[in-house]
Amino acid sequence: MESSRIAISIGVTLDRFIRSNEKQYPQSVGEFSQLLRDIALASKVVNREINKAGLIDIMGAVGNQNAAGDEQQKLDVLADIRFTRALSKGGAACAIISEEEEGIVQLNPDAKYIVAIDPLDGSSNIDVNVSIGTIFSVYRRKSAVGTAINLEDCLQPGSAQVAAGYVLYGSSTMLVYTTGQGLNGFTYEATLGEYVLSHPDIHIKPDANTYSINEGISKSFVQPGIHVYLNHCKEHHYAARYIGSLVADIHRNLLKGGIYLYPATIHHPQGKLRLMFEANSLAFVVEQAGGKATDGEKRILDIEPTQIHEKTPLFIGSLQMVEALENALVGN
Ligand code: AHM
Ligand code: MG
Repeated sequence: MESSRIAISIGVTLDRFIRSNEKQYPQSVGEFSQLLRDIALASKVVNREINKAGLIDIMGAVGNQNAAGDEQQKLDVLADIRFTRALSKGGAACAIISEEEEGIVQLNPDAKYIVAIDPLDGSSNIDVNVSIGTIFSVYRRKSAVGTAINLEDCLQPGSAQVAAGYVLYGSSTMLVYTTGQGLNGFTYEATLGEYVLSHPDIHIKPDANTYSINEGISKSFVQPGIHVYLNHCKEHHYAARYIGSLVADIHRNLLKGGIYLYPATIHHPQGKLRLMFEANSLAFVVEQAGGKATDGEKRILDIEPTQIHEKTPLFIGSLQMVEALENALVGN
């Protein structure tokens, strides 16, 4: 079939890929495709701003003023503005919830998709020129089109995601996303201004030997099973690799195999990462690649959220590694 041939051709542009997939749904009115295009567009703008972060004064704290007397904005606040603006102008999103915003940002009431976004994750790495990322999820609203979005529309479990993905601003910029039919990665070709398909149908190795965790705070891990698993990693001479940028750590583990762990700690009894902005999206992505994501007791995608900014422990990556961790947690 022509469309599926286009969809798996390396080098096809994201735009063409989106269009060819849209053709498989004759009833589609293109709203979802527009939404993906808006996310991609905003990510290109953010990418440009990240690349010049060392040159102009946008790395400062919010509240400072630059030489021109303008309010300076931190890059994570700026990224939030870029994504909100693109989604607002595109008209395909009815609301956004963001790690940078307290509550729901209402957009086009006549649209049907809600976007949950961490506009710039790992922002402590910006100032030191280390990879950072954007993480996003798309949900279908439950309330009637034409009305304002309410909390119930936003607090859907990860299993209800229509699409999810991330943008990695690294040695190259990549957009990786799924609509529930496999996982594909697109690399940004800056001279063309286009994302092109570079990593079709990504699969994560079922087992590997890399673990990613902030082990420096291991004394504050509250579950004894975590220490059992970490000892197992060391006994088997696993490589410890921790960038401290979730997207970068997950991306590496997706391509090379591995497990990422952020357990509950004394200071963060529910873990540090946000269910709606980080865990759900990456759980959907990793499951689509054949991996697994759990909070230690439950599949991440099955958690019923009760708050927009809810946190969760996160153990995610290669299937057998996550299963070994689960066994350690229950004392097997
Ligand atoms: P952020 O959303 O404030 O940027 O925090 C999330 C980040 C993740 O990218 C990363 O994996 C984790 O926090 C690192 O936390 P820690 O410094 O505690 O290891
Ligand atoms: Mg974050």
